[in-house]
Amino acid sequence: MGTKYWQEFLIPYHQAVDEIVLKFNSLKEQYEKIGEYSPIESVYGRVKSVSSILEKIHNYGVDIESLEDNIQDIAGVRIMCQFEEDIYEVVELIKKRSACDMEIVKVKDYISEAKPSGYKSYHLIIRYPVFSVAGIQHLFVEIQIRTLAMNFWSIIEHSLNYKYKENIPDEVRLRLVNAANAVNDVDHEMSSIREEIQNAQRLFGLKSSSVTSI
Ligand code: 0O2
Repeated sequence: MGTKYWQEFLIPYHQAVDEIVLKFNSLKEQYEKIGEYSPIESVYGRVKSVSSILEKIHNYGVDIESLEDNIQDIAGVRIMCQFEEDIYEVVELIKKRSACDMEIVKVKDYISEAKPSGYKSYHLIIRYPVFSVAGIQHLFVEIQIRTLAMNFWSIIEHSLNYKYKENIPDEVRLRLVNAANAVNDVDHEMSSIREEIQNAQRLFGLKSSSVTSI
């Protein structure tokens, strides 16, 4: 399977990621326009690289014919929130559209129970309809929802895993668990003054919109 095969195979996945990122960014903008606090802080999307797909096929012994069903994170969207409570608001937003364009097929809640590494995030696998020149396809997309603090930890830990190929030295692993606990504390402290921060941000939003409208 050459480059052309993979480029064509991934076209609908790119479309799905672009559309979903746009949809969540539109929601964020709507909150801003009506002067409401947005539970969505920022949204990113990516399509898995061909080398990562091949690595997963190899590691999981996936049959290439059933690739679309068995690797469910080829398309990935990450939603960042300011507060842990916002994560559940975003989940509710997705649940509301489950019968429409984001059918939830799997939930992995690593917020209420973190992974042994310390990893925290809320994962949803959805089925998303993509209308392309080839017709309609329902693709799996992984949506990861986490706070900014959880994301900070996760990015650093991911890069270390990449460096050590999953064999992170015990000392470093322990420090990472400590850091994950500290991140947890930060999130909880921030949650305790959530209302205060949100009010300040609303005022700040009003101020900046009056400046930009001059
Ligand atoms: P990448 O490079 O982000 O795409 P599976 O998806 O089947 O391999 P599993 O455990 O069933 O694995 O799925 P899970 O737990 O939902 O993990 C999927 C993704 O969550 C991972 O994708 C990571 O992005 C993230 N993740 C899970 N555990 C950790 C962790 O301990 N640390 C960090 N930093 N991220 C994690 P990939 O394909 O591994 O990587």
